[in-house]
Amino acid sequence: MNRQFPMCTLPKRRDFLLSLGVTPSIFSTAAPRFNVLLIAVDDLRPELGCYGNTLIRTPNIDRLARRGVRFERAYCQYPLCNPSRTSLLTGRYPTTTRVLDNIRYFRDEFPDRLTLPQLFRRNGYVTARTGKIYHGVIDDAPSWDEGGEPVLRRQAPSPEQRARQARNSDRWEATPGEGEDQPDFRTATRAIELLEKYKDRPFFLGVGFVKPHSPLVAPRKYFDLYDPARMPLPADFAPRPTLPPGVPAAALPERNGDLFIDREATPEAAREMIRAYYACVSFMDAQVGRVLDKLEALGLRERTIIVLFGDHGYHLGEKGKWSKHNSLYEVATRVPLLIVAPGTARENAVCPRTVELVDLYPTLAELCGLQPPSGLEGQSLVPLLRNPRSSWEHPAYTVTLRGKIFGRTVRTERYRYTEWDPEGSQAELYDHRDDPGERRNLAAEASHAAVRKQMRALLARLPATPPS
Ligand SMILES: [Ca+2]
Repeated sequence: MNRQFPMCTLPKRRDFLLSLGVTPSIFSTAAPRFNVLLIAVDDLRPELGCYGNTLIRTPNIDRLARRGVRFERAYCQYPLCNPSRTSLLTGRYPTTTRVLDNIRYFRDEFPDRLTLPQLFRRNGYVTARTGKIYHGVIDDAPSWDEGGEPVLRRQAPSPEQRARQARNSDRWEATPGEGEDQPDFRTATRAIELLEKYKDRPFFLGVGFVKPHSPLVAPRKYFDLYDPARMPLPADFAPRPTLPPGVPAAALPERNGDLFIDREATPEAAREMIRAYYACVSFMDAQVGRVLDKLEALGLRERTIIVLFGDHGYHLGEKGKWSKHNSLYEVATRVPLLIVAPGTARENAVCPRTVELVDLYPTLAELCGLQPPSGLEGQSLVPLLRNPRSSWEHPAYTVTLRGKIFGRTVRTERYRYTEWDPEGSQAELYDHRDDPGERRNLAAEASHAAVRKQMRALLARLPATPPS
């Protein structure tokens, strides 16, 4: 007598399991159990061979790009490590996570958030981390079977600590040898060990490299790839942060973070610094290569989804600014994003649509047949992996908070529109068809009033409220 077990209990059981982030296998699709290798790179803007830079040497990331889809217009949601990574790993915009600095831990306010690696962990994957996936002292033990550490006590640095950090950050250094003692080399070595250890299980492995974050330290052999005299300076290079005419003052902080802090950048010093950034990118690329070689040697290539991303963009002298803090310009918000997804049958493809790092959570869940939790704010990129030119209605959003100044920007394939106050009286509008360097603000031009109105309406759709 089966009547005691009516079929309607199955959906209830399914809903209960889904509420826990568990995808019951009886209801899941027949998707194969792909592994996930998530490679995070700190402060990497798309300064890579596969993104058209003919000077930089990044052979390993370039070969990864040839295997999948390269996103030409991918954007972070906040130009700073912790807010950007928290957004990606929880699948929500920074104004929803309420993490808008490098101090706050998302579980302080939302203790039950199901993170991206945690979703995989709950569904039978082993999850492991090496290097920087969350930010600094903020790790998230519930996300990881291995590598997760309790969150340490966090507090803002004292003025003395801040000065010491700035001195250590604002420099470059060429070191002897292969860099075996440097964090990224050790991170790759650990990733190789973890691949060996978990090669027979479905795994989600996060590998986080910290170069090219400052200080720009890398082995000498990578500096030797570049002649400092040949390093390109941007067209709007200036010794100090310099507002273009007709731009709201809020758009550019007067003070740099990370590099050229409270000092002028001469063209010679700027070229040396850009060379050091390139050297760090090439060093990091070599470590990516070691991990990819191991993955292939273990025969995991066809069973592993690989994502590589930069956590935000970076100014290398554009508008006289260095690093990323509080900038909503293209160079601070645009990131490299590569996705290699076996089974989507796309190789060496370029996607021109505007996509966001917050999209990665639903994307990886769908690729692996896992039911994501409710409340995610990104869009699955799977349609674009199948057809990189398919239609796509979603623009990209980035926000930044500096004191009481809350800036928001929206990017479509052609335009960027930014507001620095709720009324929109301090605004920027750039037409990337004619002005990829964002040097001519069209927000006040009568000829662009209709475009501005459309972009303003898009900005209003950002699912978030300004922080209180
Ligand atoms: Ca970063």
